[in-house]
Amino acid sequence: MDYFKTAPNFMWGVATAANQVEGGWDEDGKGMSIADCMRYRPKIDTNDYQAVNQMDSHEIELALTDHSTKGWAKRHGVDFYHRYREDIKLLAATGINTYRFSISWARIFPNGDDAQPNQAGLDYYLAVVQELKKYNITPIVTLSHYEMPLNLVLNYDAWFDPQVIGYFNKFAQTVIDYLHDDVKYWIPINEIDSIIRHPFSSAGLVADRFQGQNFEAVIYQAMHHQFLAAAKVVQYCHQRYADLQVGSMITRTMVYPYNSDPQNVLAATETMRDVYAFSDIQVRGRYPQYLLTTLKRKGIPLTISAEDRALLQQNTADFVAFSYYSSICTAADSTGLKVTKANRTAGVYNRYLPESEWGWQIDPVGLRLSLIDLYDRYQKPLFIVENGLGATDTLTADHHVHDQYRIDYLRQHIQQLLISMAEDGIELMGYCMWGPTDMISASSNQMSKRYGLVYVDLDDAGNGTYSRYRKDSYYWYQQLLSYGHQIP
Ligand code: BGP
Repeated sequence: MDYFKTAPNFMWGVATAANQVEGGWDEDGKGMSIADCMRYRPKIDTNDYQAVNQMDSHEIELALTDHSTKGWAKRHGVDFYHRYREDIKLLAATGINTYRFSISWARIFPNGDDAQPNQAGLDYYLAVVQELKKYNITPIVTLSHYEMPLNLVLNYDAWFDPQVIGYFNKFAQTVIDYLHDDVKYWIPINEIDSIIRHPFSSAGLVADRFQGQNFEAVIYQAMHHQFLAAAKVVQYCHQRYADLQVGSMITRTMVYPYNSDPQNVLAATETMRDVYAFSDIQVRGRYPQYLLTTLKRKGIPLTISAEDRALLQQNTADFVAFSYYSSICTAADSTGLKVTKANRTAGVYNRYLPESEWGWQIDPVGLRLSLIDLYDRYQKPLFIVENGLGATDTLTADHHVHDQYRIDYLRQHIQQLLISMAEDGIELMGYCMWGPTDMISASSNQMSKRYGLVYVDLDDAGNGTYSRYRKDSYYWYQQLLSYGHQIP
């Protein structure tokens, strides 16, 4: 099946986030960001995402005084900061034409509220973009992927403070002005819905700083500020540079009812709405009534001015980007049922699906269902900007990694997107697998949860040479792209 003849401009690529790959956390004027505080905890249950992603002021204080590279995994990343030429060259040889990466906000505005940007930071990202251009690779830039200068947490209360909208937009506009000649696709905020599930690591909200306040209400108000900031990015791009496109970006976890019991179907619908609310606001330009009703029922007062409403209404996203890794089931009453997690969303185990080592259930058809569902809902171009398998890989003595499990995962998911493009009448701009090289895991801060096509010699304690070795999946992806997109 050669479906790709119908999609000559399809974007095939890979995706990363600055804080998971770069390292160089204190180099060339970079300030400290929330990601630099996310501590690797070797003894923690890898499924205990709550604990990993929760942060209190004491932890932040610890982070500020502990400068060891072992203690705080994301500070050393996989050294993309120094090795970007080598990594891009390696990946270019697979035949990719797209590379999604994020900008470290604290590399551009070290404290978030600085009067002037850090020129070295801007130059670094320009160099990355130029390197991609050398290979005719189209960049897709995420402005905020689980990052924020730490100063905005300690002195402004992060996204809860409306001033931070202004600081973010100053950062966004500075970067857009600098890179717009070569970067046409922008994502203001990665997985914008994740503020609800992990408010610190995605949005810098530290619960103990809001004592005496309803923390849930704090999160929702901060969420609203993120929407305003993202809409301002759309406004800026559209007014200033007509050829730029800005996407909404959500965590798309497929949700099924545990069985046909209507109460479980209802539970699944409600869980889906929790995420749809985010793309609804960014794509349709208004708060859905179901979210407003829920907030009212919870007694959460949201401050939304008429001006805010107009901003959201007039500046909707051009495309709908999403990550897809896994699916879950929901049950109105999960007593006695096996629980599972899918990309930090808790649910009930689906007996029809296998699971990864980290308990994320593998569901390629769920990707097709997601494409159908999102396209039917919005009628906007879709973009799969993350999809991949986290696994423990073994490097053989002769430097090979036989990751057939990852090839199987990618093949099955790509098959489904090809079928969907051919048979479901959807519009799909591209597919970025996560990720080009191994990198520090977002949720567990582990190195040993590997996603890459290229193995990086580094362990959980920060030991290793950082050498890169192509895995079997690298050669498979290369074959896929060189075969005119038929599936090997
Ligand atoms: C997504 C994040 C990524 C990435 C991926 C895999 O939600 O946008 O940053 O890391 O999940 O998750 P993890 O690294 O926790 O396995």
